[in-house]
Amino acid sequence: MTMRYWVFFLLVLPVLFASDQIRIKDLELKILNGPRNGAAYVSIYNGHAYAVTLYKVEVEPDVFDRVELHDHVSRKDENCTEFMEMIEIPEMEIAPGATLFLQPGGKHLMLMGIKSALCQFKKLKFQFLFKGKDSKFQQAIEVDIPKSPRCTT
Ligand SMILES: [Cu+2]
Repeated sequence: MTMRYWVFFLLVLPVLFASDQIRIKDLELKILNGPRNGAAYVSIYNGHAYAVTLYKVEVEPDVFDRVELHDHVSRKDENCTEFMEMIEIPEMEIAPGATLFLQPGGKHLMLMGIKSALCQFKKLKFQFLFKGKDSKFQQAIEVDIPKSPRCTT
């Protein structure tokens, strides 16, 4: 293979190795009837001896416009009353031996733009993409789509 083909090959097929040191569990979807967007909560354990960074989540089949990483931050309005606001963040770091809990009111996954195609499926595969010390890897988990009134009409 020439160099040129090799580069092309790498760009087109960015298949990353799975890591058995990353354990993902309790994935839960919150998909309500009204809103355009949903949320997902999960726990991710990092068994590596180094910190890893979650930088992207992809879902198959393609039933959301995109998945964003979100956090809640505390803000104050003009009356100095505190309120929580959701913001998109570029990545989430997990210390060695630590578990990252994505949960309501804290860091979470935002399922942006739920497509009507969602109702054709029973399960989704969430692919979590990480950066490690000097490598990238991924880990997948399957989840049942919760029964939602948005799929009954
Ligand atoms: Cu959010």
